[in-house]
Amino acid sequence: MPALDPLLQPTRFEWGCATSSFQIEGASTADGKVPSIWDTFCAEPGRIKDASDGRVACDHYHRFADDVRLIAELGFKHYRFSIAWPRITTSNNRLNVAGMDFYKRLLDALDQHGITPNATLFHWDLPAHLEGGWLNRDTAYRFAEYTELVARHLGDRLPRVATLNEPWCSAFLGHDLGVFAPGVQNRAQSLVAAHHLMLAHGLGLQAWRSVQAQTSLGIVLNPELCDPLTDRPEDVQAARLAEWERNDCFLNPLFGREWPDALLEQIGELNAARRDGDLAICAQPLDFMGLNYYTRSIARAPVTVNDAQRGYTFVAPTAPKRLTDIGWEIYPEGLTRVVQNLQAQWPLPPLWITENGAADNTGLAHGAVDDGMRCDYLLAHFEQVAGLIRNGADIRGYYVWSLMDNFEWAHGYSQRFGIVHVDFHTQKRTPKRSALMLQKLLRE
Ligand code: IFM
Repeated sequence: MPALDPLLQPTRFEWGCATSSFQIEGASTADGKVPSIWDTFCAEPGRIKDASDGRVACDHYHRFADDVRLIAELGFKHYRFSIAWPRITTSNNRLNVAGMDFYKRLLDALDQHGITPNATLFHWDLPAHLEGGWLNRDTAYRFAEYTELVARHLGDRLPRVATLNEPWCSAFLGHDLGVFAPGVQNRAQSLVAAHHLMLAHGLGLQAWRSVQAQTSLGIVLNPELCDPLTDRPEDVQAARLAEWERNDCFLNPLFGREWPDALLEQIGELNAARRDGDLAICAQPLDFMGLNYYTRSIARAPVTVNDAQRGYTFVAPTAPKRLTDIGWEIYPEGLTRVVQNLQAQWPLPPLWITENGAADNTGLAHGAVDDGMRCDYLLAHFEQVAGLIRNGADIRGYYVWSLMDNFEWAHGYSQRFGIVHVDFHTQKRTPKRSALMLQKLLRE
């Protein structure tokens, strides 16, 4: 049986599991919840691989008490979840008391089990009535109002809060590739969305701090490690462009730095959306940064006209590389490389690995799930975290993605990231081998 590196012992290192609201809550119209852009996106034919949606998901809205008990039984003392903006505000952007009460009940349950909450304010479920979504500057101001509302009602119970989860996905998967809500395909507009997201982050931090000065505040990013397919200069340049989009586009504003010229060229005349003074708003002091890591990318010089706009083409990994069931390369050393790359370029605050995990679709057999690939994946990444800390990185915690199988966005329920199996017909939860392994590691 594997053992945890002494540097990762739960007495000195924070261990948690993570989820997000849209992926697990279900109850999509309960108690005054208004539609999010993911509700409307799922309703559009052809958007979700298995034509599913988040209407029921893991029914966590009704089963949260049992789920929290399970988190405790598995030995986690920390839980990362997100608050659904469209659940706690009305279509007039006012407080929806019933929705807010759900999070109060959730926090009560966590408290009863001695589990510390770690909340994210925006994990992609944007209220659908906000016209123009992230392409509209007003949305950043609505986010600040929403943030202030959460701070007023839950702020004294939330020790650590992140504004956004992986804004790259909202901006680029949502507005350039169009595979995520709202499904727009426009390169320049995706950069406008990225800017408004970072503006929202900055305004949100200002709003929260005006109400609650004690909370530790930050953001969760999914920085890229992108290797060129060959050492031809055009492939090397393509890989750099991919990293600028994924990293510099978000990290530069956080530290008051301008975007690389290549991104300014791509936004073109829509650069007018980026107003004087915005950069200073984005660069609010950060108490922490969350990093989500799953894999690396390989890029080559663009091969299609659309790719030429963004400057690169990704090359899908194939055998003999080891892949998870979603087709992502298993590349644990990338975690070390990406953290070191970031450390070399930006003055990072303390770090938490806020997501890491694998799609391993192994099913139930005789009442158990033998997800050996996920176990190996997790152990290999724990080693990298320990190595980073040993070499001086200030990493304070690790959250496995995810507590349970859930709605995996455009993949619907076809990809399972949970350490707990969910039978979506009966909602029965069954801890997989990976969950039992973690339970044992955290108890020793
Ligand atoms: O499920 C997602 C999560 O919502 C954000 N980070 C990546 C996970 C796996 O794709």
